[in-house]
Amino acid sequence: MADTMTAETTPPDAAGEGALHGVSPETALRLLREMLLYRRFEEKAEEAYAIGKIGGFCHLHIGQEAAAAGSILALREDDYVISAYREHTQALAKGIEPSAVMAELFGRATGCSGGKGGSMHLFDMELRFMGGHGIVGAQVPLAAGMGWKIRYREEDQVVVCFMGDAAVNQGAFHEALNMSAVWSLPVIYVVENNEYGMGTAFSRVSMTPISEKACAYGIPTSVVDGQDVLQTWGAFTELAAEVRAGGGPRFVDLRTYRFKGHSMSDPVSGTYRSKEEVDGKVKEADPIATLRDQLIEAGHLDQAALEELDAKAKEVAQNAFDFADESPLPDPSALYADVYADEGPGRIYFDGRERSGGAD
Ligand SMILES: Cc1ncc(C[n+]2csc(CCOP(=O)(O)OP(=O)(O)O)c2C)c(N)n1
Ligand SMILES: [Mg+2]
Repeated sequence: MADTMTAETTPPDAAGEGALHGVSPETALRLLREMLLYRRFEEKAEEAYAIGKIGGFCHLHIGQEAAAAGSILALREDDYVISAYREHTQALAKGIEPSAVMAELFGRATGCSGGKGGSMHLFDMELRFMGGHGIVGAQVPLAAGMGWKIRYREEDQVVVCFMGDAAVNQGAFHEALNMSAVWSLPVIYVVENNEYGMGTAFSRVSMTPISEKACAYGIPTSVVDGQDVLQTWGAFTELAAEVRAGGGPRFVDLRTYRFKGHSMSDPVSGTYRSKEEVDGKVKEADPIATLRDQLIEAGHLDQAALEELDAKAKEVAQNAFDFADESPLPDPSALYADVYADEGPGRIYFDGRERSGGAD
């Protein structure tokens, strides 16, 4: 993100709050801080992977940070988030400590899943971050189940379920959306539409666009510019309120783009997309640079403040790296723990309630 540190726009002027799409300067600055952290955190993870500190799968979210910040920061703390495998930044947005996320990527005992989940299985029940799922589309029916629990108990939380564009061609997606609509479940289904599933362009695997996928189930759909965090935050603030008020499920076609390869083992561009295409998106649609420019235009940010925020983000990422690097591997005795939820006394439901026992 070399570009982020060099403001190309004119200095603060009288453009005013219009440039912030009605979002308060405090919220906009918070969104900037968050996205800078995500970017610097993942750059550090990329570095750690390159020197062999992280192994296995690792899917970076670089370029898609606004999708995490703009949606999750618009929620209440007790709302639920569930996601696919490209979920590092969503876990950070939900409040998992950067050190616990990095340690999980390193496979260390101090990681948020005890070092046994890794990059694709970040989890924190207390913070209501329900994973981290590696099977494409697997989290979608789980989100419906969580929504059903909320309705059954007459609670008022919202579930946000992220998925990639490839998930909409899975059968589970359609079954879950159908039942969510029938039962009016409080779930916002969000497709992070980055145009590709691994090396396959979405247009090659579907005759209809993402935005039409929920129509058959009568679920209201929003198309949102996922590279503009202020617009994303505004859209999710409204959607969460509608769902919380009993409006039933919502569907979001969140338009975004991944700046890196599908995973750490894939090149940034390749036979499926050109270098020109990627470079163009990085230049035109970097969500951090976009917000930086909006804040500068509205007179709430200058170069010195930006550099200070960025330095802080780098420091947090470095501290997370150091913490992970110094942490122990899980003890072999932990191998059989956490395999089944039903492990006798003390077993708990996903929302933290302790089971009373008996068959249910
Ligand atoms: C059921 C299933 N089929 C295939 C795979 C292999 N696979 C892993 S990621 C992926 C592409 C998913 O793309 P998308 O949903 O668009 O998410 P993105 O990687 O763009 O975030 C595939 C096919 C899988 N994990 N699960
Ligand atoms: Mg995709």
